[in-house]
Amino acid sequence: MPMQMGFRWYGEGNDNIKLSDIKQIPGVTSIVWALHHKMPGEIWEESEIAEVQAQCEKYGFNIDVVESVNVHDDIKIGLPTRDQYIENYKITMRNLAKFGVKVICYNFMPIFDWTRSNLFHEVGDGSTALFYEKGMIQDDYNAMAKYILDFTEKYNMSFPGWEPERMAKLDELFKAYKDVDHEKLWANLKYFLEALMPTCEETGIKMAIHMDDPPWDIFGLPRLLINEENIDRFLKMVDHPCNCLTLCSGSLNADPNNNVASIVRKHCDRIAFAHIRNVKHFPNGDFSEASHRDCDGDTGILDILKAYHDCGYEGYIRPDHGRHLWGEGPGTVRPGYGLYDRALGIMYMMGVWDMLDKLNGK
Ligand code: CS2
Ligand code: MN
Repeated sequence: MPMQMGFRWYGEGNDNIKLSDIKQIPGVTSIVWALHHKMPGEIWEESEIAEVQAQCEKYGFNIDVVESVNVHDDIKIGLPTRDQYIENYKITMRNLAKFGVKVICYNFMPIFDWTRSNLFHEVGDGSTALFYEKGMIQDDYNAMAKYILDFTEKYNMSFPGWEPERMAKLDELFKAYKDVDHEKLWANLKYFLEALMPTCEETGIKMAIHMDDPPWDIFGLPRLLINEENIDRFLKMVDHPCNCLTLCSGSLNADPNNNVASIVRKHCDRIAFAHIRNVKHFPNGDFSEASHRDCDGDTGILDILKAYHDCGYEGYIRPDHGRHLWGEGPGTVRPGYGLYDRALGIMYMMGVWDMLDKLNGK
């Protein structure tokens, strides 16, 4: 079996991209999806899952990969209420398994999901991309959150992990995380995963943690999935075949010291989901997202794809954030999730993969 190509889709009425558009991208077999109206900790009902499955099935897509079932803050903080949220998570897993879901992507970042200072930065060829200006993401978390939330409000969309209900209580959230240092967060992650492993065995679902983006602490909040050493620790901490990675090349490579290809070679059997994204570094620590073509960024896309191929990777893979092209801009596109550049990324990846197959006599 070859690797399985997916495309992230935000759902009917929540994404300008149509399943019929995705159908025309060669090679896509999986829709990477989620119930985006759900708050972290809420149970995903069978009827809601069935609806998405029916929509995707119509175009011949499977719904094997969910990105993400978000983890409630109480679990990350380690509050006594976490047990109830873990029970809810298990029920969601069982409901998902009934519809064939095989992989759950999630993250364990305190408070914020991916963080950027500019959502539409000029790349120089007329396209725009997500941009991280180091100096802008330092002390003032309210200013950063305001930039994102003003955008989502203006264009009437919400970003996963940036739920306005949670963001409205930012100061309170920061207070709640006050005593959560790196070691406490590791312990809370272990508790969560140990509780879920029996449900993974029962349902066959793999839990695939996404890398932290960017891979360093921000605003004094600890981040764990940031480099090879911590990935080693994570996999050993709960040494179970269902405790897996969503290895996001762009998230990790925002730190130029990370060598994603070598992590692929080391842990291929524990990677359930591969995100391929290219990043361009600037000497002052800023970074911009780039096209998937190897030479447009510094991530080493060819080395990474070769590593997956050499390992005989059979898991799921998807293009990650793309640039905004050909008229895509604020209001018409979800930042990072336009149609065109991700489709180009897929063709690039498929081209490399097919050639590697051919060279290897497959
Ligand atoms: C992002 C994240 O890199 C990515 O794929 O767009 O938002 C990602 O979906 C979450 O961190 C996973 O939980
Ligand atoms: Mn990713």
